[in-house]
Amino acid sequence: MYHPHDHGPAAQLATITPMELSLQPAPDCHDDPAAALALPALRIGYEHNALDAVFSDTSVLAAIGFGSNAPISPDPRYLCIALEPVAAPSPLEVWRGRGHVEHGRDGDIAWASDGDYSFGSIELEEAVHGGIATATRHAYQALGAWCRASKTPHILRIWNYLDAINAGGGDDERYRQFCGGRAAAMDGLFAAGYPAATAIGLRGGRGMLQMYWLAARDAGVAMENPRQISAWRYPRRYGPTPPNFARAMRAPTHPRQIYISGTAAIIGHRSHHAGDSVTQLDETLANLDSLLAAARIGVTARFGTRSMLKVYVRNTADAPLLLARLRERLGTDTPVLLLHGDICRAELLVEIDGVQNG
Ligand code: 3EB
Repeated sequence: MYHPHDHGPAAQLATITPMELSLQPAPDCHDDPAAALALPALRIGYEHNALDAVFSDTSVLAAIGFGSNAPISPDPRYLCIALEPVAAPSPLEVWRGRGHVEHGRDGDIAWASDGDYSFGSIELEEAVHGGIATATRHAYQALGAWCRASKTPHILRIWNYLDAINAGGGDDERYRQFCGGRAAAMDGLFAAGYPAATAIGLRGGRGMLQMYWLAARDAGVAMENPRQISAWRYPRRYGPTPPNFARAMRAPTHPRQIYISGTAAIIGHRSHHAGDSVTQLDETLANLDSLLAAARIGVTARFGTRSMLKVYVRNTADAPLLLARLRERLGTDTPVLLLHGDICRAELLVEIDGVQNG
């Protein structure tokens, strides 16, 4: 997490005034000198506030709305993902940093940054870019150029949303084409490890590729799941180009913050429990347990009030049972947003991603 070549201790300390030093929470840094150099955790959560009120806070990096009842705004800090929430009204997902946020647009990319973190987003009309593979390649090339010019060059987390993700047979399946386009543009971009990611299918046939990402000044640590083969090692049967993502990313923060990739009922590389959404949910929770155990997060520290989850549900009819089962398993503390979306393998009915704090 600490990179002496990028950010030497002298450079770090020079920017900290004596007054700021006196504000450092001493107990946090006492045993861990690296903690003093770490980023503060991004404050990320669901909120039922109006967009204007959210953006009146100058530390807000991003507000993400979901579905057709979400607000509309040209603000580069705002993005509406075309996934319908299972229950209305849908909250906004809001990201707050520490510093004053600047924002703008560069070509296809909308961005906001406080110097520690950046929110970036891109929305492309596939038809304009010659289809899903080439649109994806274009988006990741733009992301690469943005990274190389950014003071926050380390991508921690990417969310990808594309239309009709399971349409097309065999290697023509649109998700496989997306994976090809993504890999084609990744040249050197993630040499230090893939970011955590989600790839989910939109409904409605608008032919839009929607992506947003979280980037940081410092690199995180990519994590894999002992219960699952790394996605980039999936065998050929899942497509000519394996998906390029890590199972999770530990952010370069103090306190600890972990961005969890889309997780489904996959053990090894195989999907399990085809046709049974609740058992798939249980298997997904077993995968999340295994991931967090590997990150040495004790059972009682997992999720809780300060973390957050998104649950993508293929069939809305399954949503009440899935939510009931989730509450049974995790309790009622953890904020959860259920969204109606398609998972990248046709047999998978539910997928979960989220953020673990602490
Ligand atoms: C899986 O484990 C389920 O292609 O970026 C999850 C998270 C999945 C990210 C991606 C795909 C992606 O393979 C699918």
